[in-house]
Amino acid sequence: MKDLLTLSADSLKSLGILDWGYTEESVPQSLDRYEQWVKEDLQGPLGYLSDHRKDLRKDIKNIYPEFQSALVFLFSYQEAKKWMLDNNRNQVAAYTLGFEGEDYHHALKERLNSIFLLLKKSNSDLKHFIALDTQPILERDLAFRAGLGWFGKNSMLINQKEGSYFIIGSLLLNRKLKIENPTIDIDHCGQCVACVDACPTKAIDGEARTIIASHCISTYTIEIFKDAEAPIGFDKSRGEFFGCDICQDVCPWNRKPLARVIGALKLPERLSFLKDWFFGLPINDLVKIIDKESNRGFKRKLSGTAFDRPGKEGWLKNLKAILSKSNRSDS
Ligand code: B12
Ligand code: SF4
Ligand code: SF4
Repeated sequence: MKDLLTLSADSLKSLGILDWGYTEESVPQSLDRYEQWVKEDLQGPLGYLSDHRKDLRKDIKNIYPEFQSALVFLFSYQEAKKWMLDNNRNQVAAYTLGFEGEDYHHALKERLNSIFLLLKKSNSDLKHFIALDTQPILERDLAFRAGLGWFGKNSMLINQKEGSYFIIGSLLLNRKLKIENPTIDIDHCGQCVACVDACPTKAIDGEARTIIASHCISTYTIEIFKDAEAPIGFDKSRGEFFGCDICQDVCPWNRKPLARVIGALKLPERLSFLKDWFFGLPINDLVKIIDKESNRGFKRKLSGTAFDRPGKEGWLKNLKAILSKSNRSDS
């Protein structure tokens, strides 16, 4: 990784950054593909992708009118992923535990703010706006425009050196910086279709490089908060009950980057129960523990982590789907 103006590559690495990029383009290059996707209703239950916020994605200036440039960062969760694969712990997606168990929306906002304050030291009229998942911005496209990777057939933004186990976080800025515009990376999937073949619920449209959201295990386990039928093929998964990394785990571009890291799962004492809950207990026992909690108590216990999103009802739906999957494979 290169230095970023006055910030050394080593100081960026210490913030968990794998790479960074720069762009002055506020308009996504793949807008037509997004609009077609919504037209075909492929967002399924994810209403926030098709409602009044849809048109805001046409230009970042709709969200941040002062936009002049963006610094885009790739924040690693490779260590947690390596540990999970080495120990065959695939029940939860690796990003959930990759930031010491903390919800990345909080953890990475702090890191982005600290980078901004360092940049501001030599540019006192610099202002910023953070783009981190929740804004109506096509963030993979932003990272693509910043030269950080290409869209894989699994729709992930893949970086040639670092693979795809990272979260994209950006500083939108009110000034241009003295940084060269990037070289765009078009495609390195070639003839490979490993992700398309491995997806148990057939959610991937490899041609269009997108997914059918209603088929995806990630949608079912993270975004649906009430009792609901699991997508067809859920019983062929590895037992994922919160998020899903299958289409990344089979991607050849993730092999080398993972081989370089030492797998570690770092959780503070306060959250060490997560490891016992997810990887230590039979599902029946976990259902009993969650069932005993009140809605509010359950939310409180998981607050500050990625896991409080679907709430108690959503979690019970996930675990019951796993139980019925196991019953099916036993019979
Ligand atoms: C909605 C959403 C989801 C939904 C829908 C996923 C989806 N593929 O859209 C669900 C809940 C399923 C989901 C799951 C996951 N998500 Co999500 N999600 C988002 C969110 C909030 C919006 C995505 C969006 O706008 N989708 C719209 C559709 C149309 O986009 P798309 O499928 O990528 O389609 C594009 C490609 O087809 C592209 N394209 C295809 N070919 C070509 C060719 C060229 C030349 C070009 C330019 C473009 C192009 O054009 C389309 C439009 O951009 C973003 C954050 C954000 N604000 O952007 C995170 C985000 C995409 N998710 C992220 C992550 C980590 C995940 C999971 C890995 C989590 C998990 N382990 O469970 C999975 C991965 C599933 C998958 N294979 O996509 C990361 C991805 C990081 C990366 N390396 O790409 C993001 C960027 C969050 C972040 N800030 O880091 N997610
Ligand atoms: S996250 Fe899982 S279910 Fe969703 S597209 Fe990838 S492999 Fe398929
Ligand atoms: S598994 Fe193969 S086709 Fe899928 S994203 Fe990776 S390289 Fe591309």
